[in-house]
Amino acid sequence: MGEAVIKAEPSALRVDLARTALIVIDMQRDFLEPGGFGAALGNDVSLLRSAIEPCRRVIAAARAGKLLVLHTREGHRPDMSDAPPAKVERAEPQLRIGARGPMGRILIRGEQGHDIIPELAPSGDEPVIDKPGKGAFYQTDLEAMLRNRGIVNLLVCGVTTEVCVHTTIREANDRGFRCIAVADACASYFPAFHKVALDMVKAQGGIFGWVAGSEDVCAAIAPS
Ligand code: C5J
Repeated sequence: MGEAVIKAEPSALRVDLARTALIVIDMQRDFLEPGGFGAALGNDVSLLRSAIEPCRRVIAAARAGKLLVLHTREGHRPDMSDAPPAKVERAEPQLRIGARGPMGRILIRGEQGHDIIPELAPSGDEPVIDKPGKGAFYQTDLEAMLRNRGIVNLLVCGVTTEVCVHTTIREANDRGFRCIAVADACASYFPAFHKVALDMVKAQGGIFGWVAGSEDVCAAIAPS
């Protein structure tokens, strides 16, 4: 596998590919398709679709380079025992987490809306982390899975940039992982938030990590 230099901001980053993983955050129907959680909150879900093709390319490059690829899904148990009332209460009753929508119960595990979009379906051996919160480390076994495999660098794609992607990068940064946000493989319902969230990652010498484009990431991780 060897080492690779990823062209990134605020500086290029040399990584050991055997210790680098790709994590794809919440590319679920509930966020990207009409009738799900994102739409229930009043968002234009079509704004997230720009991330699909860059995600697909980065996943393909990571698979070709034999990197560990992980996927996350935000959602709750059918009995909603893991859904904090403060989170559930934030929408109209008919549009809340657990309410029935066109893709099944909103943001509930096992429902159609909870699935990862078919374009980015995990392959058989790729771990899928079900998380009740925004950050992928909160109440999951992600950290153990990464540490047990010796992972120290994380390429991060997915949605939405300023919510679950950013929270996960902050959690990972505090745990000592080097995070590289793949800019065009992330998206937000608010383009201005997408930009400023990435600016925040790379500001102050990379206070939360690095930001790179999908082409540069693919060029670095795909086998030559
Ligand atoms: C949100 C997420 N935006 N995956 N979740 O509620 O970013």
